Parts: sequence; C-alpha cells; structure tokens
Amino acid sequence: MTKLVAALALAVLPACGSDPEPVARDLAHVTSGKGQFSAAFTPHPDPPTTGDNALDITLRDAHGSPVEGATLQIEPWMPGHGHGSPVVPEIGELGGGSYHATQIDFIMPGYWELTVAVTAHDVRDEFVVPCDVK
Ligand SMILES: [Cu+2]
Repeated sequence: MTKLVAALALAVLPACGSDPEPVARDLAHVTSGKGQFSAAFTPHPDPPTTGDNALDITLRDAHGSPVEGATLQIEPWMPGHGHGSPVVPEIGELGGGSYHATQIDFIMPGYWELTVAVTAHDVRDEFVVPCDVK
C-alpha cells in the first residue's frame, strides 16, 4: 500500500512542475510588472543563441504613447542555474520610443530571463523577458 502511494505521488510530480511561468510568452506585447509600461521585444537572432545577442525594444507608457529619454538596464539571468552573464549589456536610444541593446551574452544554452529595468520621468518598473537560448 505504501509503495502504491509513493508511486502515485511520483506520477503526479511532473504536473506540479508545469505551472505557467510568471513571464510573458508573446514578446510583441509585454507589460511591465507594475503595469507602468508596455513593450515589444525583438531578439537578434531569433531565437537567441549562445554568445553575443542584440535586442530591439519599443517602449510605450500605460496609455500607449512612445516613451523617449528612458534609462534602461538589462540583466541576463539563468534561473535554473542561479547565474547571470559576466558581460553587461549596452543600450542605445534610437528615438520615437525605440531602443537597441547589444552585448547580451548568453554563456550557455537553455532558459534565460532578461530583467529589463526602465526609469522614465521618475517612474520605474521592470520587464521580465523570457529567452529560450539555442
Ligand atoms: Cu546556466
């Protein structure tokens, strides 16, 4: 009887691990954690690969207007392994609410998250951008 219960518990375990991830899947419509901004993220290449990557970002406020003059910081993080990347991404502003990030260096394949912190007009919020790195 005890063996049967243990076997059933094991059989149920994979279902527990399939909870939806608390991050966006549609990178064209991502809302920041506190709802202050929305953004479209386009990785280059797509899907991202191990090594050097870039990211186009179109940033809008809660009303859908382009956000210019924002300060962005991007931190790559691999949650499954608890490590980041030794390289600090650089972000340039293109105008019209568009930004371009370079030096996003994924040091290994797997599931990564980019935390994109945005500060604009005294408002600060963060996006979490999922990356399945090949
Ligand atoms: Cu890793």
